[in-house]
Order: sequence, then C-alpha cells, then structure tokens
Amino acid sequence: MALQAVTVPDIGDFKDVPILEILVKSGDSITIDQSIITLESDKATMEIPSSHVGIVQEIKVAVGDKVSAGSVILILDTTTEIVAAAPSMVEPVKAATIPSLPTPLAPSSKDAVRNAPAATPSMMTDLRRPKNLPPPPLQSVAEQPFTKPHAGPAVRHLARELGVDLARVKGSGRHNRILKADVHDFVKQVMNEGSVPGLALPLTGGGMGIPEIPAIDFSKFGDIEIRPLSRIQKLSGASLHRSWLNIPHVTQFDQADITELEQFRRDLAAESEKRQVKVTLLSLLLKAGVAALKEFPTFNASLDSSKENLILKKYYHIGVAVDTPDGLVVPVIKDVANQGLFELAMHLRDLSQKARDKKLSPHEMQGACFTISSLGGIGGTAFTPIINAPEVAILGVSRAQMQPVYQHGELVPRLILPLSLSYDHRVIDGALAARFTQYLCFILADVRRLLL
Ligand code: CAO
Repeated sequence: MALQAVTVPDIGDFKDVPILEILVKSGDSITIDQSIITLESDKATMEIPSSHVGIVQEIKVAVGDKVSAGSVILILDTTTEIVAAAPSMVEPVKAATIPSLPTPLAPSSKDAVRNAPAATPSMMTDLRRPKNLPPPPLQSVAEQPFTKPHAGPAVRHLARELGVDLARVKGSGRHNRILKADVHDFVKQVMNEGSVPGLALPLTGGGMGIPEIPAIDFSKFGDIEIRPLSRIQKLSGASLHRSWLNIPHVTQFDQADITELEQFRRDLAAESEKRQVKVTLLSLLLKAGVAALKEFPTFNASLDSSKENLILKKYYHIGVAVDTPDGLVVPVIKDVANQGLFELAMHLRDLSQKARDKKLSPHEMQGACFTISSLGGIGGTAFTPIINAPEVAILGVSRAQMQPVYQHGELVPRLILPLSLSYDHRVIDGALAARFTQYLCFILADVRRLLL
C-alpha cells in the first residue's frame, strides 16, 4: 500500500481557519482537484482540493478543527492498481491536457500503467503522474480569496445545471450556507415572478431580464392599508402589461374641430328623446372611426403569429373602453359599419351598463379590430392609450373645449376635440398615422361625408 498525506496548501495569509465541512469519507475514490474540505473565514468559504489521486484511508481532521497551510487533512492510498481499478475515480480530462504532464515517467509508474486493467485515456492522464514527484502547485487556492458563495460541490453542480448564479441565492444552512433546497426555492421564486434577476441564463423565452421593483415596507414611513386588486384589474393589468412589452407604441396627437358635429348632435335631441336613447359623441366617433378604418385598412388589421403577415379584416367591430368600479372593461360593438346612429347609441348604452353590472358575456368582449377609449366625459387634454393587442391601434379621446381658432383673418370660437392615436410602429409608420388622424378630423369636421 502506498500512502500519501494530503495537506492544506498555501492559503495565503490565512491561519487557523476553521473547517466548516468535510466533503469526502473513508473509502472514497478521489481525484486531483476534487474538493475535500471547506474552510470558513469570517465572511465566506473556500474549498480545498486534493493534491493527489487515491482512495481515502483516514481522515485526520474534524469539522471545527482549525487548520493552516501544511496541516494534514487525510491519508490516501495511492497504490496505482487500486486507483486504476476504481471505476468512478477519475473525471474525464480533455486529451489536450496530456502533453503538459510531467515527464519522464518514474519506472514504478510505467509498470503500474502497463499492468493497470483497461485504463481509459483520461485515467492515463493522472496515472502518468509519478508518485515520487511533488504534486502540482495549487496556486489557485492561495490566490482565491474567501469570497465564493458558501456552498458545497453538489450545490454548485446543481446551480451550474440550472444556470443559477449562487452569489444571488440566500443560504438557509448553518452560517448562511447555501443548500440544494435554497437553489430550488430560488428557481421557483424566479419562475413565479417571471423575472430572472439571479439567473446567469434567461430561464424563460418570455423573460426579458426585466429587473423586479424591490419590495419596500412602506409602514416604515407611515400608516398604510392593503387593498387587494380586483379580479378585473388583475386580468386587464396582465394583458395591458403584455401589450406594453410586446408592441413598440407611438402616439400621434391631433385636434378635430367638432363644432358642427356637436350642433348636429344637439339637433337630434328631440328625436333622441322620442327614441329614448341619447346620441353621444362616442356614437359619432364610432361611425367616423369606421370610415377612417375603411380608408386606411392597415389599421383594421393584426400581425399573424409569425409576425411576417398582416391579417386584414373585412369586418368592423370596435372595442369601447368602459370605466367600471372594478376596473377597465372593453365590450365590443359588433358590425359598426352596418348600424345607424341610434342603434349604435343604444348598443353603447346597453353594453356599458352591462359592463358596470358585471354582466358582460365573454362573447361581448371578443373580436374587436380597433378600440376607442374616451376620457372626454371626465377631462384631460391628451393621453397615451395602450394598444389592445393583437389590434394595431387605439384611439384616445379627451375633453372637447371651446377654443379661439384663427379662420379667414379672424379668431373664431370652435369646439376642439383632442385625439391621441397610439399605434403599433411595426405595422404603421408615423406618416400613415398622421394621415389617419387627419382623415378622422376631416370626417368629424363634417359628418355629412359619412354618407359619401
Ligand atoms: N368632450 C366633452 N364632453 C364629453 C366628451 C368629450 N370628448 N365625451 C363625453 N362628453 C360628455 C358627454 O356629452 C356627456 O355630457 P352630457 O350628459 O351633457 O351629454 C358627459 O360627458 C358624459 O358622457 P359619458 O362619458 O357618460 O358618455 P360617453 O358616451 O361619452 O362615454 C363611456 C361612455 C362608457 C365610454 C364612458 O362612460 C367611460 O366609461 N369612459 C371611460 C373610459 C376609460 O376609462 N378609458 C380609459 C382607458 S385606459 O385606462
């Protein structure tokens, strides 16, 4: 039996460093550079690798013992026949490393190699190291400061497999040592949050590596109350976020002169009363919107899933954003092109009431080609609406106001309606968007054109 003591190599300025963990046991076959103990400094850990290949005969240290460079860790049986016969002892080594091994071979090693049963090339790499030559220098150990995350080889192996950066994992073991369970918990947390802050590689296809906003305990600063989001807010929030992340949004602003249109609407008051339905500005915007969609079919379209084709729709279903106590809902007015103003006004009234009563069926919220979001009844001068994907544009409407407009050499009071058109820049160019809103303004300025 050829016995070899494995000692603590040069570990720089560190002395009397406690052993945190012993990573091998008697009878284990170990290879050069395999970690055998973990040392612990005040803040971090360092794994000490074996300087020799062999089978562990005796471990000379215990957890908690303090060691310095030269302290004996364990005794190895380096008898070549035993070593070569051990099946799992040597990890594969690239053939390219063989030429750098020390030469010439000591006679005893040559014999041993000749007698060794079916040694693989990788085994040969280590077996060819003569026993009477000093072990290779382990400079890397002395040069490595105690800065590595606190984790054993099995945990490091798992982290490598999962692409997890251990520096970001919080250890729950003794002295904050990272356990396998910590790595699994970390991955679960990342998957649930849909973000990848600690992953060396992106975990999911959809993950854009967007850093999470850190959680803050606001109660440190004053009284707080926690109110859960409504179901509608959670659902619409997820789809708004998806649209916001997937679509390159641009918003085009414009102003429509609706002085005559508003007069026309007022002129309908008597008939509205008779039919018991008020023609709102929104009903007229729906009609004008369809006229613009017909003129610019690119706006009445969706990108297909390959993102290489545009699907042009020959129908005109318009979504209308409705503000309800539980959040934003978007019922869809079907076939707007074939409805008269009163019919549209009635559908609009019924659907927005249903939305507020939470009585909309899924069918009533599907199939829109384009959406109108009107905040005009509330106020504001402009906003940037988020496109309701897979639609390619949305029209935001703000509050109309009487404004002095310079016309034919004088300032005249006109009712001006602010429009905010957000569009998908992958499908629609800025020039087309400007033409679309200009056309809309042209129609709204004189709704008789809807008849043409
Ligand atoms: N400018 C000036 N006044 C306007 C206006 C505008 N752009 N739009 C509506 N008004 C007026 C109406 O004429 C009405 O006044 P009268 O009672 O004197 O006629 C009043 O404001 C209220 O209108 P309304 O908002 O109830 O009716 P509507 O048909 O215009 O809108 C609906 C219906 C369902 C769109 C609206 O109630 C609503 O929910 N709007 C909010 C949409 C929303 O939240 N969008 C944001 C989405 S992104 O978060």
